[in-house]
Amino acid sequence: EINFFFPKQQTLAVIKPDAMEEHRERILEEISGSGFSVTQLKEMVLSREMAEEFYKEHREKPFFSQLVEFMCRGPCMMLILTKENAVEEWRAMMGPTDPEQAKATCPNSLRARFASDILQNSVHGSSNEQHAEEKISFIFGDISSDCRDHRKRYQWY
Ligand code: RTP
Ligand code: MG
Repeated sequence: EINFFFPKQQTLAVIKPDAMEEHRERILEEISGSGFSVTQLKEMVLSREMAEEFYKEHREKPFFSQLVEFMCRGPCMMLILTKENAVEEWRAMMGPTDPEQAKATCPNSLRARFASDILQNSVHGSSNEQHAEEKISFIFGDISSDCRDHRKRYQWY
């Protein structure tokens, strides 16, 4: 039996435009220091259309247009993180959406340390596995879904 190693879960992480200049290196260090493998990575400026699609779940929210504006104001770093329980672990590392709440409840979280406010909050993470799959193929295309197909076909789970 051939034993290939395939990480058990993937999530999409984004370093948002507000954190790219000052905090990117530190965030990347923390990611690798926490046992995530970065299996894909790219820097890109989202178009307005892409930002709208990326956050389409929030279309009806009062902050939607500000959010879209913010997300395409400069480059983002897009990363696929792989680890067991990656979705939940990355969310835990980020901390709560609002940095004030993050400082109060998870002072070591990335948002507690690097976010400016509830909108410009330094990082994004998929909120569940289905989201992760959807956003990863939206940002990176078919590469990762190909991988998953192979795992299914050969039962490499
Ligand atoms: P994300 O999707 O970026 O990982 O953040 P999240 O799950 O913690 O928060 P979510 O509710 O999904 O909101 C998405 C992003 O919208 C901005 N936001 N602004 N002004 C506001 O009240 C407000 N609320 C949310 C933030 O950039 C948030 O991360
Ligand atoms: Mg969210």
